[in-house]
Amino acid sequence: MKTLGEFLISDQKKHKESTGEFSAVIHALRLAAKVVNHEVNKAALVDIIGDYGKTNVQGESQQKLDVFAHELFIKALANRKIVCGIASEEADVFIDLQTNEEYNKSKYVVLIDPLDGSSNIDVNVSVGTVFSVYKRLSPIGSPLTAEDFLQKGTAQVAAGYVLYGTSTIFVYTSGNGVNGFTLNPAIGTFYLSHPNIKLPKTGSTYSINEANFATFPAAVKAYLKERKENDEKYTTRYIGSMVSDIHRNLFQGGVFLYPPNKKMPTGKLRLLYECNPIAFIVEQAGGKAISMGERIMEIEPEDLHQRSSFFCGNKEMIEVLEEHLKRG
Ligand code: P6P
Repeated sequence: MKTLGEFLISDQKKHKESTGEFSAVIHALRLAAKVVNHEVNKAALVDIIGDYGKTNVQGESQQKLDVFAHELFIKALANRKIVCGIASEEADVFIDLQTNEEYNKSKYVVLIDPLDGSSNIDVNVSVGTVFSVYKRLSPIGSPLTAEDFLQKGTAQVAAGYVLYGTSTIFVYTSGNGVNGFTLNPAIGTFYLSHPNIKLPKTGSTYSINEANFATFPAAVKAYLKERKENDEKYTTRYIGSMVSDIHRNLFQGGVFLYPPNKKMPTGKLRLLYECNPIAFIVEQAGGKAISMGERIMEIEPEDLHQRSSFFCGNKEMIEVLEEHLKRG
């Protein structure tokens, strides 16, 4: 069974112009994922779970592991000097890593949610890391600008997630399909366990927090009503940790739905480092990913931490929802 490292080498050979920089970005993310995995797995044994006592730019209380993961991914990417900048859910503004002359050669920026679903950490529910990789737009060596990060999802060079669950799996795409690598914790190596992941043709699961039903858009209510009227076929599964819900739906089929509601009038999930990377993965696996009105990866970002409504999963199931959205 191929390791992630061997996979990257063979994948790199397919791109003759490749300089190995992209592989180095994935290597750095892989290293950080292993360390975060170690901490997540022993969190309850050391004083690292629970509240960090601060809030992030979203106004959400930062869990200690959130901050730990954020700092770790920054260190892993900065030390290798292969990424010039990072935008993170845990940081108000983007971080320009070009601290000295020697450094100013890298062309990639990374956008990351270091630990998504972190409110589940204290109750031992799976959490995940979500990341996007882009090429910078500004000249190499110049100071980074907001435009380097505010790129449409269609410009992603790569995207992926790490799920710290019953096993730890690293799933990513660089535009040629989706592959999953499971960590053997005994030797700290990720092995290609899920090659060429494809969504089943259709699904019968929908993942949504229906506590917000009263203020969902009418089209979403109609879509849900139709599912309930066909209860022999459909079931709901909602973990409250997006990476876990997405990962299950990738293999078993289904849709993940986070509509706008009264509390979150523009949706809850962040466009740049949650919706876009997951959308890239889902589309590469043969599915669809939309907001209330358009393909998620076509949305022109305006703010680093902007939120969006988010519906993704089986193409067939999303297209039924799109019909409802068109009717309004
Ligand atoms: P709600 C976790 O906080 C998260 O960002 C996603 O991982 C998850 O799918 C969603 O929010 C859960 O939100 O409003 O249903 O608790």
